Amino acid sequence: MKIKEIKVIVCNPGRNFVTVKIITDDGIYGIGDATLNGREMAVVTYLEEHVAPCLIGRDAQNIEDIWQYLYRGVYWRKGAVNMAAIAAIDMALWDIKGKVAGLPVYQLLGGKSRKAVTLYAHANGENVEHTLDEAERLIKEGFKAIRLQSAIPDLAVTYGVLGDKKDYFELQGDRPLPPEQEWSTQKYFNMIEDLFIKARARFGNNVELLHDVHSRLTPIESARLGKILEKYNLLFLEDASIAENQDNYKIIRQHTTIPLAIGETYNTIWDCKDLIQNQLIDYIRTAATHAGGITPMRRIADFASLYNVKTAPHGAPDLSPICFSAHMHLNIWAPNFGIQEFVGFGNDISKKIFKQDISVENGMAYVSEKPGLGIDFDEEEAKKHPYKRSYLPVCRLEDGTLWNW
Ligand code: CS2
Ligand code: MG
Repeated sequence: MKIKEIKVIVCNPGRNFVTVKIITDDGIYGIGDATLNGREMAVVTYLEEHVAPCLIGRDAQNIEDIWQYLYRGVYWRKGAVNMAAIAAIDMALWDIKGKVAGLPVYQLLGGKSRKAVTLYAHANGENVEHTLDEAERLIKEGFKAIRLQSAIPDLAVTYGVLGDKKDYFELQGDRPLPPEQEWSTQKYFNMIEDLFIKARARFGNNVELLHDVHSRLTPIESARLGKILEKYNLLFLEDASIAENQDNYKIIRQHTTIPLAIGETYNTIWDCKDLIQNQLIDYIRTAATHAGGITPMRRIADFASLYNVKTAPHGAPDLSPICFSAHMHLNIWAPNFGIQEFVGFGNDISKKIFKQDISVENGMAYVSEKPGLGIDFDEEEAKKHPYKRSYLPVCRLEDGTLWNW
């Protein structure tokens, strides 16, 4: 079964998504997600110019060899652009393998370890009360786990909270250039405990609560935050500090028992090896699209299981529904699966382009039983909504210093 054609399609049903479609000489096709928010066209060029020509004529069944060929074989390893491209090819090949076998991908991984996948939803608010009202709405919808983010009083724009703007395109205006956001650790600390005191008082202890710091704190500040929030029994504290230097987490870990999660920007197992091996984290949040596909995600899950680390894949709106489908197969299989981030399946245009087959009931997602990934992509519909340049925001401290976003 030879690879006959590889298409790379960028569409924008409210956000940019890069989709790869691999077509074999048997007429079977598979799809994968290569979206790299704010740098989409770099991945498109990489795929079209450098990846696709090398794969035409290769046997589509040899997923592992093709993965190694694109990773080991090119000399230039790792990197966000490279790994997003490899990821999309890998997902598309798993999709094809499932279709050939007549089985959903999770069956090829080893079958189900659970009946459904627990999701966490986002409650974002303009202030503490607004965030809690949002959380209440989600709890009423049946969600068992909620991530709480509140705008910080006296800061222009806070991570995860868009203010009166409906999306990042509106935030960017006509320029489009990266919008700027502001950060003050002091003002954040003045607000954050209140959010969790009030959340526990209002919702009790039967709902799981989570929080994303978006790498805004230094390790010792994260340790202080962990100590403050420990008593509110969070499922995890996400991206407290950056861990390019994985030793940063030793500092946090030696001060607090709050469960720690990280990994949404990681491209390979090497980015989290020390964190996992030294048991400095509790949840690894790599995404299939940014960590090279299903093949390495399976390896990361197995490696993490040796050290009591659970998986909690990234599920932001800038990963396409194809990535979410790939995660569903990994999540239903992985014995050490923890929780899946969930922000819905996009707007109506997105749902017309990406034909998802996952049902969500009471905060749990049920995997597709269709052969392959169980998601389809409507190329014609996608073409009606072309790429629009867009950037993620950048963050500055109040004195203008560039900070982590
Ligand atoms: C966030 C993301 O979902 C999350 O946990 O950190 O929304 C993140 O900001 C975006 O995916 C960045 O591309
Ligand atoms: Mg995050």
